[in-house]
Amino acid sequence: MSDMITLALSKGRIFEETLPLLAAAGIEVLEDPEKSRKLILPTNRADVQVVLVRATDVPTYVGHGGADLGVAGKDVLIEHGGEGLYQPLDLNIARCRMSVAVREGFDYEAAVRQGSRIRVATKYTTIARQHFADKGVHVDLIKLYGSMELAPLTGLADAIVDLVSTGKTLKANHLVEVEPFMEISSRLVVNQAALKLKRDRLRPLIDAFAAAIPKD
Ligand code: PRT
Ligand code: MG
Repeated sequence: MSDMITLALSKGRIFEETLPLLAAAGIEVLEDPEKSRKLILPTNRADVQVVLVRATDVPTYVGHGGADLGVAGKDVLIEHGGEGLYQPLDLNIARCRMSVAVREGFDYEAAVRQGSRIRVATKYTTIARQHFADKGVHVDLIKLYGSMELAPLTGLADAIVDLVSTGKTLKANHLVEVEPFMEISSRLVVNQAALKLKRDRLRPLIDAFAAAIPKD
């Protein structure tokens, strides 16, 4: 195993909201991912680098040792399963909620009450399946990889399960949030073998992150 500590992050909100935590650990990323095409970003510490991967690939990179640690949403971690990952900290960043939403005018409560089979489109099939199983509601899940908002508008589905933060995306597409059911934030994930082999350098980093977690 190399002497380098590699941190996997996704571009956008996770990168932006992890920067203050890195700063608290004395780490400064030396390039802006929005301006550079590089996928490996150096830091002010010669033994620490950041790799940019898709948000859904962070657990895979860390689980297989392509990175020593990373930051991933609870949604992504549940869908991935979390094998090989030590999850020491809820970082309380990139917060949002998982919700059921329907087309304006669709009576979700009535559909649930009547026990009709509801067609639900989502990228989050594991989370959605569990949610409706807990409610005892029969659903037909339709797996999508994006633009979930379109599904109820085109008649592909009655409902969607998606992340909501401001609610603007739903509103712009004439959808209504009918059932928020899971609070989501991002967690620090660490490769279990790396934690043993690089413990003396990873532990201070984890401790600095812990001390800098934003409060509500
Ligand atoms: O966008 P891309 O396809 O590249 O990847 P990604 O969507 O997996 O990454 P990214 O950076 O968008 O999300 C990374 C993580 O941020 C997710 O795994 C969540 O844990 C967290 N997060 C926090 C969010 C949101 N807030 C969020 N609002 N992830 C996605 N959204 C999307 C949501 O899916 C919907 O399309 O934003 C839209 C809703 O936002 P509002 O503000 O209009 O309600
Ligand atoms: Mg996104």
